Amino acid sequence: MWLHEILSEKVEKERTRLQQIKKEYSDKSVGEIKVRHLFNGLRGADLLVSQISYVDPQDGVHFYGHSVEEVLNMLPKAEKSELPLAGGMYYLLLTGDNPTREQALMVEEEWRRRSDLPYHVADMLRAMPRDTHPMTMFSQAILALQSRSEFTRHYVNGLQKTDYWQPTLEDSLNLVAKAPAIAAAIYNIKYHNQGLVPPSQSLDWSANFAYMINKEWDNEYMDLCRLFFVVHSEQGIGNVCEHTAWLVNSALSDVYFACSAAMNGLAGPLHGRANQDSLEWLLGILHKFGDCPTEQLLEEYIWDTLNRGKVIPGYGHSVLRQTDPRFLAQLEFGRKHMGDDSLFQLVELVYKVAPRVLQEYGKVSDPWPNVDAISGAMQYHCGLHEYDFYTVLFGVGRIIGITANLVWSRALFTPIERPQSLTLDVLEQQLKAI
Ligand code: AMX
Repeated sequence: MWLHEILSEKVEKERTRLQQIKKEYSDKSVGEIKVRHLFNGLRGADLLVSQISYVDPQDGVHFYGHSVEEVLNMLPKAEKSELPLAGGMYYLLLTGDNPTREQALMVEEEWRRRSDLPYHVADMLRAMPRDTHPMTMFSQAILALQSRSEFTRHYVNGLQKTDYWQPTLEDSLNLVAKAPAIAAAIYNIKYHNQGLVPPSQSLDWSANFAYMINKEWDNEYMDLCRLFFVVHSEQGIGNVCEHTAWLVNSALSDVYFACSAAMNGLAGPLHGRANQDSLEWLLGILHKFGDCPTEQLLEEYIWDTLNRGKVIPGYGHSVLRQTDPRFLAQLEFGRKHMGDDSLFQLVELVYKVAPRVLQEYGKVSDPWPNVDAISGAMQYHCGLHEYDFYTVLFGVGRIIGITANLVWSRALFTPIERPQSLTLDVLEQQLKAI
């Protein structure tokens, strides 16, 4: 397959580079592990290496050195749209090269021909109780595809370690290709008790999700999908879902096992579920005040939320110390398309007021909005009112970044991850001996 050929050359080059780094620097230190890191969720400790992306505390995520803004500008655009083809993003994440339009379309074509959802997955989703959380359905559906893993099939037949990345790439392409169809199936089954719509053979991957939930007439929503999936695709491998996938895959559990596990981490309120929580919180404000409140009333509401011991969802980040560029990219889209919506106006007002309040509150390391402070409001504006579903959409986008990282993880022979764990007794003994 053509992507295998392009990557083969790069894999050889990067393996040599990695060998060189290991040979020259194996005994050198990078950063330091302090006792605080053991108790702060390893915040600030340099412990993982991704081929693909780095999150700068001030400028946000960079993909092979390109910022979110640069990537949105430089990637080839979907037909009759100013927004990028997700296929171009995948090409960039896998190869490090800025794709031509033809290359982006070739990835889209690969996905299209792999996009069908097997019957057993749809049957399983239909059989699940209606009150099952959509993220549970998503994780289960990915797991149900595991029986088709090319990696596992080849592995049991004696696949060589040098070739592990190749069927991992096959699994990755297959899973990403099916992700919008899985999400659409969950949406249609859970909320609308509807039959499944097979993917269109002419639309791009992002727009196809809109098509499969019967919004084929809605160009604005198709564009929102194109923006949403690309900005949610990748954020370094230290965040909960990507690190989970990385860890699970390090045991040579295939892409399906790894991504299903990743989605369980993404489902948490401190991570991907924050978009659902953020929307609920914003709607609560509109409900209480009947419309967008004054700055003064909003400030009081934010204090009230904090004083009740709750977080302001969509604000704060473990790495970022500035407004998340993924928030800004969506804000720009919102200003163009939904400026007269009171929900969007509230998002803008919260952006004005909350950072000031959180700074005054004192203990928050990052008072600025992250990607989740706005993404739910935009989905809601476009008619997706089922907000417990939003994290599934986050997951669809994130599978792009996760799987690209897993291909490189296998290509560069990432070993099984197994940090040492101490007991408090052993830790105290070691510290006293210093
Ligand atoms: N509102 C209120 N309090 C907050 C807060 C917020 N938005 N963000 C952080 N804090 C609190 C923390 O709960 C913590 O309180 P504690 O000392 O009583 O436990 C204190 O401030 C210090 O935390 P921190 O160093 O600023 O953040 P962190 O690295 O521990 O956590 C995060 C980061 C994102 C979990 C946190 O900012 C948060 O809970 N935000 C709200 C939920 C959210 O938006 N999550 C999505 C993040 C992006 C993503 O993964 N999708």
